[in-house]
Amino acid sequence: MTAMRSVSLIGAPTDIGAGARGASMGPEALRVAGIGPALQARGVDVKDCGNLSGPHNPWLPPVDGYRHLSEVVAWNQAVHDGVYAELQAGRMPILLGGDHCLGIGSISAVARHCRAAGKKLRILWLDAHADFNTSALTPSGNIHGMPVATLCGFGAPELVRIGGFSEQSPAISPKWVRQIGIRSVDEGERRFVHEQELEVFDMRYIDEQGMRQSMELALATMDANTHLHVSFDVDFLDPAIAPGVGTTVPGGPTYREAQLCMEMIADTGRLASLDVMELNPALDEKNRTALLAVDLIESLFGKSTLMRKA
Ligand code: EXY
Ligand code: MN
Ligand code: MN
Ligand code: MN
Repeated sequence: MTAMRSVSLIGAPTDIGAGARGASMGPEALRVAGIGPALQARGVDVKDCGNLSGPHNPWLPPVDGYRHLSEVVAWNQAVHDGVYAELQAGRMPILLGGDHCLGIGSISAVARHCRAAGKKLRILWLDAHADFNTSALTPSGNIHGMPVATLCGFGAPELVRIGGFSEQSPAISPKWVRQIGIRSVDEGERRFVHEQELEVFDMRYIDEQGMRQSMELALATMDANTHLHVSFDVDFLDPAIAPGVGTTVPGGPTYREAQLCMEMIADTGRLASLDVMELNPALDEKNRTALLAVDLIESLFGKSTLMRKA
């Protein structure tokens, strides 16, 4: 590895975009599982920024296809500002979610940073879900099912515009995204994913071609000027090993497949920002899902199971 990396942990304790309560406790569960010391043991300089704050969850039904839109906007603006400040300070932000609607704030900050620095952006979206719904397509109104579409310019204007972006000039292009582990997509959402030509390595593909081939393709064509962002929804993992999420879907990556995924990302040396999302301690068993997430993050930072020279 190169120079010592500086990481900033940013907690976003809310479940404002989710369909189940409890992801608001995710940041503390990750700290209790030892995310800080685990990164320090990898030789990383760790600063814990503490938690952001925002409106409480009023737990109301959707209005015009969005649940809690004004609260989601407030939380994402706070996340954007927190993540952007750490990027400007030359540090690698790690967003501790919180539900996945907060990927809008996190990735809009990363996109703004890349645009200003003239860097290319590659986003790996590790998830059971495509998170590509719109208010017209969503079966639930839950905005954690919409962040990828919103970042691509298809969402509530107040969310699309976070970070100074617009419908005409959105934060990201679908071409920059690689989705891994997908196995639950709604019918209208599926059509929209195809229409926008998202590159998806779904579980059928991973079953047939393997995690190695999937990751080789997902990580291909990056160069020294590419900022790699990983948005890790913990429901990516098979529920047999990761029960502590609100939206489990059977048939996800095994422990070894997930480790290989993280190790191959680490091998690129390009990881520059990270989200760890949707961990729900209320549904976990003795914090085992948080402990697994920390174990995988160690691999993302270069801890290898291989007995090989550095
Ligand atoms: N596609 C479903 C919906 O939009 O309601 C479920 C979305 C779950 C999103 C999770 C967090 O990744
Ligand atoms: Mn998600
Ligand atoms: Mn998900
Ligand atoms: Mn590990």
